[in-house]
Amino acid sequence: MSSSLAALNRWVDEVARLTRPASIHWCDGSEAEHAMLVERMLAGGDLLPLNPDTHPRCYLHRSHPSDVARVEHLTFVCTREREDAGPNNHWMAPAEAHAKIDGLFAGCMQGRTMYVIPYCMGPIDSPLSRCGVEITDSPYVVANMRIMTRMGAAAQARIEREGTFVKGLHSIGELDPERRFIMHFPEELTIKSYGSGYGGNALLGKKCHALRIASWQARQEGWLAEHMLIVGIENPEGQTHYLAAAFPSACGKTNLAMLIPPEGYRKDGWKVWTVGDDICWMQPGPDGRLWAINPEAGFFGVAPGTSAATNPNAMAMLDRDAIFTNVGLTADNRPWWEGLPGTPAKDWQGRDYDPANGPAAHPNARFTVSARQCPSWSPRAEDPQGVPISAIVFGGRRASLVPLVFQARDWTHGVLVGAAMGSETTAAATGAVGVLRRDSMAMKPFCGYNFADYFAHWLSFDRPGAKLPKIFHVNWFRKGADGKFLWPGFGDNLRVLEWMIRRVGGQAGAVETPIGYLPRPQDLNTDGLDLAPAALAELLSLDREGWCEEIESIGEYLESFGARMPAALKAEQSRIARALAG
Ligand code: GTP
Ligand code: SPV
Ligand code: MN
Repeated sequence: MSSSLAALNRWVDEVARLTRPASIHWCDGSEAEHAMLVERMLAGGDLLPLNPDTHPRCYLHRSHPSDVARVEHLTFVCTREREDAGPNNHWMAPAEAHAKIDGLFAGCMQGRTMYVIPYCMGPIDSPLSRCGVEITDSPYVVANMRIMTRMGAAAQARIEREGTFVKGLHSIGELDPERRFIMHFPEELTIKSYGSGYGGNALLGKKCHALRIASWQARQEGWLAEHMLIVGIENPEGQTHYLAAAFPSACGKTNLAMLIPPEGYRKDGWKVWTVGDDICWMQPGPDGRLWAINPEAGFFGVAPGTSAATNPNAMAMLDRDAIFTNVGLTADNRPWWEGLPGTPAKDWQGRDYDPANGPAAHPNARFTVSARQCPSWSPRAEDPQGVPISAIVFGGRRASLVPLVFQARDWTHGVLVGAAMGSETTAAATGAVGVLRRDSMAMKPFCGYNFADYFAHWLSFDRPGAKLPKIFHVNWFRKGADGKFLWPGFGDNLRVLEWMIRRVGGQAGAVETPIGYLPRPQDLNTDGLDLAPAALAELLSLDREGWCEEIESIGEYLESFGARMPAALKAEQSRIARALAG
């Protein structure tokens, strides 16, 4: 037996002694295993069957009504030094955190099966990929991990070869919000999650491993683990540029990753290729460019708002082999959510639909589906080398002030633009929705260490020989006086991406302003676009007075990190403040 397998066995024994399961099941990822688990979940009520004629092998999961989203206030980064976690994280001393959560784990799997899930984040043969093992008592977690990661025998073989893996321990516990914690020990490559079955809290390969733990490792090893989609844009000449974009939770990554070009673009031969919709791991290659992989194998996407009009690629992959969580149902037992045609019969809690109870689907209802079912899945998506990134895009949900798009002057300015990102909160995390907050690089809930160190790490990529991507900022969510979105969004976002790609090639015009380069209306392709010229002008204008306040508030935000904040970012902020005032 290899020493890593022995270490894995010892840890599994140790967990079993603590949690006292009735049986232990090592997951191999096979079809037979999946069929057995589905039977078990149908029998136990974890899954409900959907209409087999319209949705073969699709199932509905209804969570506990108090367990529908990530819980940022119960999520901790437990480093030896408090400062290493930073003011952007909740912190607890490691010994205290272990004691507290092990107290909850003690005996919690009695009478239940404990599943051991070896998984690989990233293509199984990629040098950029990393492995982990999640132990859980939830078969729903196993079924989701099977779609979202490369789970089973091949991952276990890689772990035996490599020796290191991230240890994740999860139990749904009593599903009591008072007895719920998501704890990370980056120095021990360990995650412990108790009391929630929801995606980001329970599928430990995703946010816990591939962002919080991986961002810590990435800083030490010279790479980046980011909350970004990866998309390939193929122009009529057949050249493909890959873009990575960081938008906060429920702010449009899945939709941009799968966009369908407007009709005129399609006729001209533009194509869009999906590489990833949520997480991006990237590192400098020998050529100085940043090369990126998607560590995931599936999509855990927001259901509400997804429709044939907004995201036809997503609709095309959701009619078979998918898991739906907290959606409503039609009378003929098809999944239903707000934005789809037809009417719901049942809401997400299984009650007869009554608008007085709110929407039929929970606003954070989700689908889980294999990426291979996506019609726009890129032929390069599983390339072990990854894809080279031409542009990095930051963006938030901002009803006012922030223009449709602007380009950062250089890398340092781009890092400030990412650090300064603001966005209105969404239903992806529990708490108030629509509250404007700073969400640096869309990583506020996910960076496993001090943001000041994280920004310094980003700045460090600007070094001799680097061929860094250009950095842009977008806002699809600007609203007009009538409270409606000014920009049509979705497929029309390609018009903005085309401008970016032409900027990268030095072929598109722009006007230089204190906040960066803005396109003029004539710099965007508006052929066939249904938008009043006044609306476009508003989307591309700079509100100097508003930006003076914004840059001051950005300055206060940087100050809040104290002396660890890199001086280069403060200098950049001062430079912009002076330019706006001047
Ligand atoms: P996470 O999975 O939580 O990280 O979210 P995400 O960034 O992948 O968000 P997603 O693409 O699922 O979009 C969330 C919501 O925003 C959905 O209801 C979409 O319909 C809506 N949305 C996405 N793109 C646009 C856009 O360009 N304009 C407008 N108005 N809404 C959009
Ligand atoms: C997000 O909230 O950013 C998600 C969903 O992508 S979860 O994986 O649950 O965090
Ligand atoms: Mn996300």
